Amino acid sequence: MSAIITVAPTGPIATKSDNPTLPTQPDEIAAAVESAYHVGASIAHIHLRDEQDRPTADLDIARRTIDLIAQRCPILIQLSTGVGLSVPFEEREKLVELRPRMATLNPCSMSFGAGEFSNPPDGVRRLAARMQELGVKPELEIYDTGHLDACLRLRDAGLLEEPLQFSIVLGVVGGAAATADNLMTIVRRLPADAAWQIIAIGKANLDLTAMGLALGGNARAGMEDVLYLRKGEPTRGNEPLVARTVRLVEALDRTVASVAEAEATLGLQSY
Ligand code: KMH
Ligand code: ZN
Repeated sequence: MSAIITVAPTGPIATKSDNPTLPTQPDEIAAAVESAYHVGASIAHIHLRDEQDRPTADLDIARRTIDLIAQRCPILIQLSTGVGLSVPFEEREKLVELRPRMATLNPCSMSFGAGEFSNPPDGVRRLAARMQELGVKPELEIYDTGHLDACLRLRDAGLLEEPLQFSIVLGVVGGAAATADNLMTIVRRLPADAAWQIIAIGKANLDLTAMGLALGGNARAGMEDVLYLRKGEPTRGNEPLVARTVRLVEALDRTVASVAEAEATLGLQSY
């Protein structure tokens, strides 16, 4: 099956002082997404920053960013409801009211580096139910094996529609380490019809992305996950990371999914 590439142009943590090519403002994010789309990305995973570049769930900034992206290209927009550790869950969950085609759903609270990532069980169930009502496809972000079980319980409670879509996030301090063993342990336990990708943070990014593609998974690329192309070589924007992922897909004799193929594979609702 063709490989869906998601671009994650900016996350909640890195700043322009870490890499000056990091897009943070709506117009910068939209430009980065457009160039990633032209290289092969069909989904854009979006975090928002305020005017001071702090993570935000501000609905006006979200609307402006979505509109700017939509004016430039037909990529599928996946809003992050993870947003950033400093933003309360109750603000983060409101982002799905904008009805993006997809949004992330983080099933469990956890330590996250030096901070805490709060995803309380009642809030997660409420958000899953609201996404179902609105037809927003959840991307289930699982950082450890127990997070997969939490998602399967949500499915069994009728709060998630199949096929489930997983991001297996490895390498977060507080989650499972970025090792091939951990990837295999989780992949073996996914439902047979699930779509999935690996998100490997930091220096294991390239190897584990290649491994995920070789195993039939999808791929994510971008400056949320890695700021360097290789040791000592900071990436100049998101496009080189997406282009490298396209080369991996092609080297494995797979094809890169179009937006229409991604919509069909993930069973996205159209509206
Ligand atoms: N960086 C974390 C707060 C998401 O996008 O939903 C986790 C995160 C997950 O970025
Ligand atoms: Zn994210």
